[in-house]
Amino acid sequence: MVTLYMYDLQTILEHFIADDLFLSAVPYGEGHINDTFAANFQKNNGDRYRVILQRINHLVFTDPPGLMNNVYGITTFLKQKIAAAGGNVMRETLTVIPAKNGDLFYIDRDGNYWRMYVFVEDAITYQSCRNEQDFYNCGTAFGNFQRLLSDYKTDQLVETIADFHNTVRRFEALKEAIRQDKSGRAKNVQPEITFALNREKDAGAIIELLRSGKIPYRVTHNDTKLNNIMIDNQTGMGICVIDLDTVMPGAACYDFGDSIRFGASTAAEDETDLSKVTMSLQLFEVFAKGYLSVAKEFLTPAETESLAVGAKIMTFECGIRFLTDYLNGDTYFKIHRANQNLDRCRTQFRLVADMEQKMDRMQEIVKKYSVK
Ligand code: ADP
Ligand code: GN1
Ligand code: MG
Repeated sequence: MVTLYMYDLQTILEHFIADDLFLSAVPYGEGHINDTFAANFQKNNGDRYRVILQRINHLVFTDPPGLMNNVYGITTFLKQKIAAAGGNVMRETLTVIPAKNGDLFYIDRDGNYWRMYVFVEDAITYQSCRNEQDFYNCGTAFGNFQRLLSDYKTDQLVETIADFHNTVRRFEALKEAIRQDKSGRAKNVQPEITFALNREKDAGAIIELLRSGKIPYRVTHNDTKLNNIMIDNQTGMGICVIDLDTVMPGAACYDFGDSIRFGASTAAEDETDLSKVTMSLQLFEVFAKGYLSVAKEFLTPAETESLAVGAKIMTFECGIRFLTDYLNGDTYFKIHRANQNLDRCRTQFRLVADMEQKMDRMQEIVKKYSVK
């Protein structure tokens, strides 16, 4: 029996794959939310293959069946479009492997929800930009993802996390965490709290554009960090957008902004040496060029204008979320060492301050690449 993280993985895997020989399973990837494993199997003819097995974090995603319906609906829709364009339906989007009983998930005896995906081979996810061309290719891939889903009916999607990018709500949650100070940590983070409180008025910037109808709701990914896109080993293309748990109606700039937040930073999300943390205008330009090469065809002028501000707001929101979690005692994001959420918050706030200095230039770059 293979027990990892206290899970009886072999038994869980048998609920998805019963005919092939199970060889091994190892923890995989660097996500902050789900538990991901790569499992190896051997067919009767000796061929070996891998699958992705994931425990859906049901404290974060409280409706796993609804979430899996979203994922199945989106990937089925994408496969039709990929096939029509002559693409490879098994590599250019995720493929859900249902449980033997036909369900899209399996619930173990402890109430954990498990799902399985075909392993996208010959491709890899990166934690930081390997080169500029990769980042450009990520831009085109995320632009294309929005384009392909632009006629997906939003009423088919459940909201997997309510108010996910409602930065005003995120700000309220931070204020509540400061008030409660559950872990007695507020005294350690007065500069960070002040940084956030000084920017309260920024929190509504994007949500108000959506609410007033100045920019439209689109189907967006909402978690477009670099390690949520598989880069093809041969071509360097962003071959497959993964981590579809947060696909919901949102603003186009959420996806643009979150990519910049993570991928245009010159340091890791949890870097402790803040002197290393800047938002590279060079990387910003590379991504904007890639994203807009596809997205300029469908974005409205107001959406285009929101992209640079969106990058700042997404970064601010993420910093607020890390700070809130630190104050609440690290209950949401996985941490691997003490103070990791605080370090993550600090990098995000450093990036926000840097973007404030560079905002005019960011706007100019967006303008340059949005000319049709
Ligand atoms: P989380 O929500 O925790 O971030 P992800 O769905 O992003 O989980 O998966 C974590 C990591 O596992 C990804 O960054 C990627 O490296 C890897 N991964 C996920 N799905 C696949 C897949 N179908 N094929 C290959 N690798 C995958
Ligand atoms: C989480 O699941 P993962 O690691 O791709 C989080 C994002 C944050 C990100 C910060 C469902 O993303 O919203 O931006 O961490 N996902 C969820 O790195 O909360
Ligand atoms: Mg992920």
